[in-house]
Amino acid sequence: MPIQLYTFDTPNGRKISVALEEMGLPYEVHVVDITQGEQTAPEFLKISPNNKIPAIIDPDGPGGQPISVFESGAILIYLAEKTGTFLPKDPRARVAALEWLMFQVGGFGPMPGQVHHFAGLENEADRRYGLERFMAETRRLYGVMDRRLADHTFFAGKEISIADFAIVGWAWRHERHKIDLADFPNVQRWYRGVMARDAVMRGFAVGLKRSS
Ligand SMILES: N[C@@H](CCC(=O)N[C@@H](CS)C(=O)NCC(=O)O)C(=O)O
Repeated sequence: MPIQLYTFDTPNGRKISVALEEMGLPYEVHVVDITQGEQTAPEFLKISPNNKIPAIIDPDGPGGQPISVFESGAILIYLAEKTGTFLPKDPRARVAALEWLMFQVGGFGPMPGQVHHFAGLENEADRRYGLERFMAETRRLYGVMDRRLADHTFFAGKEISIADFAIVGWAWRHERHKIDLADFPNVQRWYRGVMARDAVMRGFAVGLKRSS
């Protein structure tokens, strides 16, 4: 039975549709419209107690029994281990993949997410401090990624991994957090290469919004 993906059209949501496409796993999308408060529905909280997308239910989990998983990093690791793909076997490359995955979940997500928030505020005084602080931090993170990618093809090394799927979900929104990728040529080279992959394109194209 296909994996059930609970998600929405956001960077964190796109990471998982990209990973499922790359891994060739069949899945069905359940749109959770976070603009309408659907993430706080009691049924959804049973699988995602922190009321956030994405979450999955794998009907064919460990021991052939269903399992639900929330938090995108945990979902990516679960799917990589289930399929034996996109999490390197070599211990050093595996550590690197996990490092950059955690870098994304802990920083390159929360920080640009704050830029998105403050950029949307009407009141100029409220906007200014938040934008200054979080745009500076977001730019710093792009610099960290640019230095990593100066001598690595992908974040974990030579092969693409779940770290790239996590990071591309947020890099996809670079314009919204006011980053010109031309300022970060190694990130730009990586971004163009990842976004040109067939499976990644499918992951970004799959409908994650309800047509109304
Ligand atoms: N650490 C979480 C973050 C997930 C997250 O922030 N999801 C947002 C959408 S991108 C959400 O569901 N927000 C709804 C809410 O907070 O009520 C993860 O990586 O899965």
